[in-house]
Amino acid sequence: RMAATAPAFPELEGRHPCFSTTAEGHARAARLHLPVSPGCNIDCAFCIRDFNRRDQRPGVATRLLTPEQAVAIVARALELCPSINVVGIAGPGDPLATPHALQTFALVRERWPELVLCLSTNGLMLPDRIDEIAGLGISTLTVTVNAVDPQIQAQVTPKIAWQRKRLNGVVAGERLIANQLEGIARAAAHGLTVKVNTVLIPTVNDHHIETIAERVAAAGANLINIIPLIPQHGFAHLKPPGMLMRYAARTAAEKYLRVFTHCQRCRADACGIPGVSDYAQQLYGDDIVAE
Ligand code: CLF
Ligand code: SF4
Repeated sequence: RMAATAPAFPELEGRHPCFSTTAEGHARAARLHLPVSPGCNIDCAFCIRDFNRRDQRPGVATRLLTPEQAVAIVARALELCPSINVVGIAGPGDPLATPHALQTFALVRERWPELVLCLSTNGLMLPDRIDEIAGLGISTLTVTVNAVDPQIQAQVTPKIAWQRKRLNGVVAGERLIANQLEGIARAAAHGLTVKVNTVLIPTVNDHHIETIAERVAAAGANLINIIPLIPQHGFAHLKPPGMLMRYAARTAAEKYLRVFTHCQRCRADACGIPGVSDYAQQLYGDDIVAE
């Protein structure tokens, strides 16, 4: 493998941990996650959302915050960790399934115009919300795309809620994929920097990674992050992908996109430099923001 190459996004290098592509860049940048989004509109087979202090994985937070409580948390976090440049919303559910995330971003933007705003979504509601997202000045976007083939997607996300109806199987997969690709294209057209997160799921999508990378790159994505499955829930019987499978997936994706390799599978309330520092304990001490 080649040694470190030039940063993919010079304006974010060392400023945004998940859009920094050099080792020095990752080690410098801190982010704060605001767990304001409780619900989800799709049903991924690997997802268990929970509130606890124990689990180190996405979908988990100490507690849910209202948008106003989130503003108080940002103020406290900036005192604890002045190197925070990025405020992200990534759960515990989908940030576009309920209005709280965009309301929170508007409040944060008003008080701290210098902070980078970062949104992570499954993409189902992205075509509906992208103009509002761009208008709020959200500059980095992550869309989780686990398949671009509806048959494979149907295994990962067997059902979705779309326009007050429940869609199942391949029909659900078709709708989700179409919205994700349209949302990525429109986000790119608005000038957002777009990362795709892909959960690497042995026997389900491990031979499909190159096709995903090709399609999302064509839609306008700038970066891909291949996240090893945490086997649980409907995929509890699977093994986590081994080193060889992870390497093969990364090599396949690299034909089309820069690959982000430092993902820490963050909690929805993480605070600090991913993998280096974590202020969540101090942030969510027992004297937490008044209700
Ligand atoms: Fe958070 Fe995600 Fe923004 Fe980063 S995390 S919303 S893009 S600020 Fe980063 Fe954590 Fe991996 Fe996510 S290391 S889980 S990729
Ligand atoms: Fe869980 Fe995210 Fe999938 Fe919703 S989109 S079910 S929160 S992994």
